[in-house]
Amino acid sequence: MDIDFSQYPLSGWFPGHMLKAGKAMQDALKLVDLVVELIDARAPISSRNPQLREMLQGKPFLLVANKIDLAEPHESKKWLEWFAAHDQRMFLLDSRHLGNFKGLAELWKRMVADDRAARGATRPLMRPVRVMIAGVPNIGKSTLINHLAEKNKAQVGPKPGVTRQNQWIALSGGIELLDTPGILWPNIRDKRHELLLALLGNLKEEVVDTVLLSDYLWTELKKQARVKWSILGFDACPETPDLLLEGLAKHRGLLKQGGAPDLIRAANAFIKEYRDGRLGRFTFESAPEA
Ligand SMILES: Nc1nc2c(ncn2[C@@H]2O[C@H](COP(=O)(O)OP(=O)(O)OP(=O)(O)O)[C@@H](O)[C@H]2O)c(=O)[nH]1
Ligand SMILES: [Mg+2]
Repeated sequence: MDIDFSQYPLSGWFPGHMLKAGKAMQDALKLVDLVVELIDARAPISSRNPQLREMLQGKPFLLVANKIDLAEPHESKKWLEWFAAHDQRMFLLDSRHLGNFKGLAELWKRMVADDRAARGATRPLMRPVRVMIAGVPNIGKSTLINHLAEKNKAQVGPKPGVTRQNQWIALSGGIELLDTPGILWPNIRDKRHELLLALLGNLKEEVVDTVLLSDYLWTELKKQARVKWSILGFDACPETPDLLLEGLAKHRGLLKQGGAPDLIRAANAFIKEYRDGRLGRFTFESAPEA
């Protein structure tokens, strides 16, 4: 069964603060030595902001694929190789392992020093290295900054749109970070793209229909080999998304008054189990074969 997602209208979610944030980011670009874009390791293409790439104008740039604890490890390794083959540095981040962060800060300093040397600078930089942290909403920018600062200086939350304006945060060791509000680009034209970002948590929850999102998740997990369907009470992927929701509702006792399965609560439970990583680690966009 294939669902034609394109028949559903786009939410068009693009709150005013994001428009402002996009402009503020463009202004702030002049002040920084390096731009770091956090992308989602589960969807390295769809979670990248194409507009940011156009704004860079030769600034050193690093991709950080975050949330690798939720992505399929072998696929992440293939992405790392693919980006390396395309002259794009990428760093895989597992925010649960603190040792990882120190290497990242060292890499930033090295990239800025290399860039300065390439542009003929002979003296070392006499001020802290300034790094902009950009990326879609809810990808973990503020979480990363707090880990590096070893203090909760930036506000963090499990929903998109937590950081509302640019904020400088000084780290020890000669680095200043610019935390930016997550921005989406206003021209998402494909419903599947929007649903993927919604699934990853980059879109405000309320703008996408829960059952439609659950149908989309079913479509994606159907293609994956190692889904822990047993968590939801199944031996294998149910034949249709409706069977999934009905079965899950019964399995978990999510019933409406009168005993009918509560499909919305079942859809929410399915999405939450996925987001919490309990169904397994999946990558939704594979690196193209070399
Ligand atoms: N599983 C997992 N969750 C993460 C990771 N990094 C961050 N998170 C979670 O993602 C959520 C969003 O984190 P934030 O740091 O607020 O994201 P942000 O990019 O600053 O979001 P905005 O300010 O809304 O743009 C939080 O619930 C974090 O705990 C990660 O590597 N793995
Ligand atoms: Mg933030």
